[in-house]
Amino acid sequence: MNIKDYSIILDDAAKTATSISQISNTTKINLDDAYTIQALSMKRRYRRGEKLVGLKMGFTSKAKMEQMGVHDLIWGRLTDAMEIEVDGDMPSKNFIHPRAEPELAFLLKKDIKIPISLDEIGSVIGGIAPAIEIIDSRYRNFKFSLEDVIADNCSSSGYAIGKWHAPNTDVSNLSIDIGINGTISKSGNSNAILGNPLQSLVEASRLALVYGQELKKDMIVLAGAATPAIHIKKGETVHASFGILGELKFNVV
Ligand code: OOG
Ligand code: MG
Repeated sequence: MNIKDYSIILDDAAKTATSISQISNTTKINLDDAYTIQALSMKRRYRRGEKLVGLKMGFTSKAKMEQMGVHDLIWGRLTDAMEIEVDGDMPSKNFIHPRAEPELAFLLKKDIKIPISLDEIGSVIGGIAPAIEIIDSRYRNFKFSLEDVIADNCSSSGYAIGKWHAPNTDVSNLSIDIGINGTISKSGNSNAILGNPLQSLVEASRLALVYGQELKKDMIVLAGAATPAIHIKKGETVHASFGILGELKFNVV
């Protein structure tokens, strides 16, 4: 099987919420191959009418690296079709084995054409919001290598974004909790994200540009989870809170 075949298999697996075996079980691919598979499978989504609305960073905290056994930064693409309304419903039938994780979302107020530094971050952020990402690996048992997960668009499958706050809101040292039906399951701190969650946007500007993905005005960037992801299932209300940024929730139906 070639790169294009894998992009079709992964896209079909996502579309039909059916798990598949890992690419690395049978084929050795490198990082470039993995990002090419991701880009090709996303092209299929765009052809079906989905719109690229932003990027997500992954493995930006130790908690996530250790949970999944992958220790490199990764990035994936988010589309409009993945959005879950705050206080709305997430249809479980569209997912294989979904997990939720608390994230920070950045809104870009201008195009980023060259990698930015932490000092320049103020000039590109238009807002900051609390968010919950839903990840749903297309691989059986949620098991993957670094290349597998990149090819699978970094398990991206959904996101809910809470209220937007001013771009200069201090998001260092925020207590972050995620839980189900009113009970906290995991707690963390925003500084667990690369020592400073804003650093995640710096890394996004660097890594995405390597593979020709521009960061555009009005795109959102998810910074990566500060806690391990939690399993979610039908009948549950998933909530997360972020100190001064507030909280958000949605229902799995
Ligand atoms: C890969 C995605 C990682 C994060 O926030 O670290 C990620 C996965 O864990 O399936 O979204
Ligand atoms: Mg995430």
